[in-house]
Amino acid sequence: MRVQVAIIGAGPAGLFLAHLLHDAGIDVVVLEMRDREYVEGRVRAGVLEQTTVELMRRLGIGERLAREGLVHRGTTLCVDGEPMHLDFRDLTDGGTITVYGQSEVMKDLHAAADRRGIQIIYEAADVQPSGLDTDRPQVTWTQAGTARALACDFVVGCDGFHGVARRSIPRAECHTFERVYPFGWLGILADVPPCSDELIYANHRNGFALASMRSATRSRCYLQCALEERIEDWSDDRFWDEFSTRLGSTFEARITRGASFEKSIAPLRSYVCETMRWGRLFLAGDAAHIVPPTGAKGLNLAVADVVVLAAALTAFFKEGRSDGIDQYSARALARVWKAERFSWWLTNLTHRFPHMDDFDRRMQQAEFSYLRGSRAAQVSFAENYVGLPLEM
Ligand code: RFL
Ligand code: PHB
Repeated sequence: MRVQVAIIGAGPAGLFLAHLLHDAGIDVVVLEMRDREYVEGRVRAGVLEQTTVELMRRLGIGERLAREGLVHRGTTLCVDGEPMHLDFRDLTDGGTITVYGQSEVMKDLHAAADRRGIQIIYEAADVQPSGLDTDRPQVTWTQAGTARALACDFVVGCDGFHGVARRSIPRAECHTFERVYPFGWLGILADVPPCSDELIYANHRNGFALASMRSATRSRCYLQCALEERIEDWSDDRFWDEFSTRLGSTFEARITRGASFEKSIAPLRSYVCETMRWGRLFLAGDAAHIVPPTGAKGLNLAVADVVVLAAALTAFFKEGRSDGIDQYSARALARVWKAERFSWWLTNLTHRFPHMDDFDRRMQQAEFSYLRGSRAAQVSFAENYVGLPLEM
């Protein structure tokens, strides 16, 4: 079997890239280790930047998003129970974000892949790229015990943080940067109406809390928790009690409690792999970088990567130009670092760190006070939150 581009991983990065390349007349195969149900069901991101929404529309897969996505024109930061509203439309040039679950994005991408005949091979075990420093790379895997191989021109690693692609780059060829945060997020999904029609990010003495949603009848709520915390110790009652405390008196009475049907703890990390290209291998999305979820940037960053990469690969195959693929890593990383900065900054601003001293706390308070009083600070927050332009 031979193909122009072999994509490892059928998450958002892999499937958006597959659609972009397929649209440009480039043949692709996507290799995914999990089954389709698992990939579509994974509960993760909820906030789409305008560029992600526009890309879905441009690819002809934005119909349900246009119908069901919740357009938000602002957000609230709540510090020790004191709310501060930020109006994105006023602070940026009409910017908004759209709340639409990653699992819905995945269902739309998969359904459109079926309609368009984009080949996705699920349950591909032991996926291994090779020959990446030659012009004849290949990917091997096993399918139900049978060894398979795919020859290609390029391999793209869209296989997430724990994937195999990044590990194929020799150690000496990449420089990695990492920050692991000393806490996690305990998240629940419950079929109760959200307590506000926009997201609320709260910094409270007990730690961070986030009130998000998936629809007018489904809430997605998070609490900062210690990494050693066990899910079994968090009954729904305990969760809602703590959530109410952290959001404070303005929102407490508006919280509808209900049984959760999903509960999990996610660690928080910042990570960047410099380079995002080695020979005939490109990395995109979480395979190359991780942000803490505080800024809601991970999925959007994966989309931004593949937009740049698809244009570069299209120029290569259709016009014989290699400047785009040569510049891909530098161009993608320029944006990645800005999203890393914003996500790190917002995490530092909104969380209680275990060893914070009085000075650290005063710095948080001064930062909030500055944000409250300065339109320039609010504009900076808003332009980063709604998403920086693709090329900045
Ligand atoms: P994914 O989604 O991890 O997909 C990688 C795919 O590759 C497959 N795979 C392999 N396949 C073949 N062979 C191998 N050896 C393989 N190894 C892995 C995996 O099965 C999987 O299908 O990476 P991708 O595509 O780069 O997408 C990244 C996003 O999923 C991620 O950044 C976001 O979910 C992050 N994130 C958020 N991003 C946002 O933009 N907005 C948000 O509001 C937001 N909230 C969140 C988040 C992530 C969270 N968690 C759980 C980490 C909230 C949370 C709690
Ligand atoms: C979510 O709805 O899952 C969500 C929203 C905003 C974030 C992170 C996660 O910053």
